[in-house]
Amino acid sequence: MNSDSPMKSFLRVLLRSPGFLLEVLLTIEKSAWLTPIESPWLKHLDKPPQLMGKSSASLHLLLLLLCFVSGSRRYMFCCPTFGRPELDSGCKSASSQVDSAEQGLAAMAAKKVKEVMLKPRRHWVGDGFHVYPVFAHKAFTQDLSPFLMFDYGSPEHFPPTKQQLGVGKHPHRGFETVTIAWQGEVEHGDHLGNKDVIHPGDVQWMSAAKGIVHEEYHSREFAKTGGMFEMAQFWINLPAKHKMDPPRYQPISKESIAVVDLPKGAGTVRVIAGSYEGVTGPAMTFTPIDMWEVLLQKAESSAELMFPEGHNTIVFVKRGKASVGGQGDILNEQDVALLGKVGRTVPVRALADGTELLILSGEPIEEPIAFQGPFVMNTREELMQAQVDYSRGQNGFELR
Ligand SMILES: [Mn+2]
Repeated sequence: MNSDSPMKSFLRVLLRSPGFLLEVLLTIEKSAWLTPIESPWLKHLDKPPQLMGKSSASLHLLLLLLCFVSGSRRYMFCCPTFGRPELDSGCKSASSQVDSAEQGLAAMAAKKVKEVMLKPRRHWVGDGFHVYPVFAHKAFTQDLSPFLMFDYGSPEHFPPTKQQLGVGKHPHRGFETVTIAWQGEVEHGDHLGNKDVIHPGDVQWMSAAKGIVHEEYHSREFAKTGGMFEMAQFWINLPAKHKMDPPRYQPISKESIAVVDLPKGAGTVRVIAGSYEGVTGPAMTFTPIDMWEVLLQKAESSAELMFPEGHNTIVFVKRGKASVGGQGDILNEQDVALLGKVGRTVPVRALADGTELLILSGEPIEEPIAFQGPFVMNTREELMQAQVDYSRGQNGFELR
């Protein structure tokens, strides 16, 4: 929306740094340029400062400017080297002001969209889940870390049936599966005896870690009546040190997920994981992750979402149409934007009423990704070990 030009950014820092301005004014005043005009600014100093020659004043100004432009640390470093202790404290406070102004600017810098991936072709997972593989060719790449895969089952009508639609027993190791149901119901069962139905609005955050053998179906109740079905499943990587942890289930009910208003009545944020404006989501995560559902009420509703520095941020348009990122890339329904790690804010603006976005953002896990079918480890050897363990029913895959 409002990406700052370099000049605007520069002026902003300048205006926020009275110490820097003062130093410039003092130098000009003390230089031979202005003498012998009496100083209105230097009266408070005990010792009358020595006059600077035109050339040393020019050099000082030039250095100040260079230091200022090249970074506040060096500005602080070179400031006192002019041997004028009367300015040292002002100098330090000026530097710290520059620092905080810079941090403020970094916080305001809008992330840019690195790549927009268009709605992919749908495929079936088992006979129950007709999904868009949203991450397409980027799935399981470092570009999306810690997120590995994202299947979105768009709204679809299923007739009543006596069959159990879904995916039968299959293993997982080394990562987490996160399932959200929006319409219809998903039933999970596993070899540890967990059984759970994910109702509309609920989330199931399952850390497979060292091993889960897992079944995923439409719930019996839903199969009986049939109806509209809409869900998503994300695969999220675990860092090496947690890949062989015991499995962990987090059934997260709709009621436990806070819905926060966006400023100016633009819409709402449902905070599943991470935090928005100090409101923390219920999901426990192994690495810092934000998972939010953002609703923009009307076309032209907009918001500035903020994330920690250095995180990979992904914006998926579940419904409607939106402009995303510092350069206002346009995304249609079921397109996804991958934003760079640089910058902290993501401006979003709806281009249709009732635009719904899914936001995934997290600290990248800087480790090799080895994957094969339902296993995600760091090396080929670990994948082979997972195969062996599953086929022998050992080391986390002990079937009852
Ligand atoms: Mn599964």
